[in-house]
Amino acid sequence: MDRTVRVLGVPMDLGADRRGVDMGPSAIRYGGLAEQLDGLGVDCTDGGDLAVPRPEARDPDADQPRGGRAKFRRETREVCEDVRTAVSGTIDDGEFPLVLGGDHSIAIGTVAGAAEPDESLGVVWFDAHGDFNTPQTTPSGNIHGMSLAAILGKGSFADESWAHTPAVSEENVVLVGLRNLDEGERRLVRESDVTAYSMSDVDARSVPEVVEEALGIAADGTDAIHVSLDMDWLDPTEAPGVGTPVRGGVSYREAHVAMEYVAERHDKLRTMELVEVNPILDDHNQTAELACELAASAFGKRIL
Ligand code: Z70
Ligand code: MN
Ligand code: MN
Ligand code: MN
Repeated sequence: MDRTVRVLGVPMDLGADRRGVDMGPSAIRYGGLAEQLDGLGVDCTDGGDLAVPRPEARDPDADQPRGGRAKFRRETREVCEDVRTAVSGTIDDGEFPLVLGGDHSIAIGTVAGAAEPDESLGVVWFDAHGDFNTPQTTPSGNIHGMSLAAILGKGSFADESWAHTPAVSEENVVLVGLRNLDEGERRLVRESDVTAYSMSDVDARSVPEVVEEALGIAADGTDAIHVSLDMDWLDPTEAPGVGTPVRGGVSYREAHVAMEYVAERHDKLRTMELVEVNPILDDHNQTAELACELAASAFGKRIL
């Protein structure tokens, strides 16, 4: 990585049911992110944390879309607009934004900040979940389960310019590692033009093969790519400190190999985010430490 990495913390927990994910940025810093990047010879600055309102002080249902539910919609929009400003400002300054969550709803802001209006952006979304619910299909009302659908303007997100990012087209969006979809979002994924690799696909092929293909699809004809890494992509034996652990995820080595492939695309990589680390549910900060290691692999760390 030849650019300076600027770390942007977003202690966001309005998009998920379980508290604790707001402490993710602190846990990842404590887990040695700056040391990992320093050890790689990557310059790293810390942009601090953005302000996020506390859920106790707000009414989740104050501002709801017609015919659907999206809890803390107003607050999520405000936070994502701040994320967008911080990310686009970092890019304008010639630095690389590494966004630390927080729950996955912040991706709406990261992607908006990464997307230049007259350019196209590919997205690779490493996740156990599809995050493809709309306010109309969601069983929970939690926006972290809707963020990719929001970016693509699905359902009533089509009318929400803070969420829908036209620079991202479905043909250049790839989901990797799916193993938990709600019925409504499953239908939306299947009807869409995104490419979705389930864990069954990963099993039948391999992580290197699937990830290389995924990055190729995201990069095909686009100006830049964004990598979104939900730590629940990994198996819970490796990453227990996440809000929604799902058995059957990728192993420690597979995750590293995937990030090594990301590093191979570094000329096209514009933004990256690490989300859903929940230190309350973690075992001695191992999930946060793993997130730091994976960031190092994504920025070029090699064994030999
Ligand atoms: C479920 C929902 C979820 C995490 C997304 C949830 C999902 N599909 N969990 N990201 N960590 O509520 O929409
Ligand atoms: Mn997610
Ligand atoms: Mn997830
Ligand atoms: Mn669109």
